[in-house]
Amino acid sequence: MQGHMQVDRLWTNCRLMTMADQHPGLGEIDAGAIAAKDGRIVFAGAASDLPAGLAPRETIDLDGRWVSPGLIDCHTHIVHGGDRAREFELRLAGASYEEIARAGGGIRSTVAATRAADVETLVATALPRLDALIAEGITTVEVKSGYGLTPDTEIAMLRAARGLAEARPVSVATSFLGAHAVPAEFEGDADGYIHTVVRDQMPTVVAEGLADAVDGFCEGIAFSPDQMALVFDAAVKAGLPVKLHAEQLSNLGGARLAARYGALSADHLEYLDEGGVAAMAEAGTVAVLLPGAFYFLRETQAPPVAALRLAGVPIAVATDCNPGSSPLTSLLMAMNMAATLFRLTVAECLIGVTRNAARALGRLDEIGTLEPGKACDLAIWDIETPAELVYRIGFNPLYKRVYRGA
Ligand code: DI6
Ligand code: FE
Repeated sequence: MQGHMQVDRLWTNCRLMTMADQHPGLGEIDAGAIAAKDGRIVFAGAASDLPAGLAPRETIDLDGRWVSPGLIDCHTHIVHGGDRAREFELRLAGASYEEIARAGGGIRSTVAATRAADVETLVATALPRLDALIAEGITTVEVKSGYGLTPDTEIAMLRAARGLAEARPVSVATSFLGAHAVPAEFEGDADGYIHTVVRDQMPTVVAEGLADAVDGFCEGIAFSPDQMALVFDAAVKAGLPVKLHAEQLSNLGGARLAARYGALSADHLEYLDEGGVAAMAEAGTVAVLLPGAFYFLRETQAPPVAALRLAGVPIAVATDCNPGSSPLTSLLMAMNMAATLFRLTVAECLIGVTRNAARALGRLDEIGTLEPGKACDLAIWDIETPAELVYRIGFNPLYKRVYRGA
């Protein structure tokens, strides 16, 4: 590079996990440096390759610390009313998640609490959960609707999700999850409810630009693949990408349906079969694994990680933070669980909360790796080896978080 190049900030004396595709593993660089200008990375690599004439306004010596891309929690329900601590006690006393749901508790009790809250209250109650994630170096979080289940209340949830990005320096990706549960007023008429999702909820959500993707819960206690297909058809018409809660409690072929629609991701996947794995590989659909829900529901069947790996399906890891099946606000803990419960490698866990999580949101062009042109979202860690981020339980070694270069 020639001459003088003004940049805003230069981080030196650091070790990098670039997560860049062309590098093996984590794309580790030992004596690294990163430069940012206008919130974007303009250089990430070996300090010895720094362009001559680089003129940073500020230089920060990181004393050998590790730097990763800002972490991405690509599947959460952090916006919701109330909690389900009482239901947790019932489950401890022997009731199952599905029994509680079928008895009108479960998701429906969160729906009642969410409907009773206004947008400000939804933002205020989500902020402590968001702050817990941010404290661990999260710079992008996905947030779903799905606890309102009427046009106005689904919109309120999505407005609250967008509001989080104004309240904190974090990027929010929203997913419209109107097809999450059959609300009480449609008891016994799931088809009728799906009809209102498509006819009454989607158009406003789309017109107001409130959703970045469309999601659904394909399950015996929720919606069939045929019902989900109607929602996905409407998403395709609206130009929105789709994703799906699939094969969490049983195998209905949800992942295959999602793959048919070129889904960004299929999530959970404990009961995924070989055909579903092949369909996801073919479509390039990311497998988002949610060990928090597996743990909290005391599930015993793990997702077919070896088959996903063999087929080359990209794997991501997320918290699924929600009041019923995964009241988890730690992505570091989710990585530890993915390694211990699902036998992911350290590299798979770390790529799963950066590069592949970005891909699950359709944002790999923008975030997820340390490469020139991407947003300068960084997590700087007080660790000696990357494995420590996965290995420790309930310990947070974040030194500093950088969002958009600042
Ligand atoms: N699967 C889940 O694990 C959450 N939603 C879903 O579709 C659970 C939501 C809840 O129980 O409130
Ligand atoms: Fe979920």
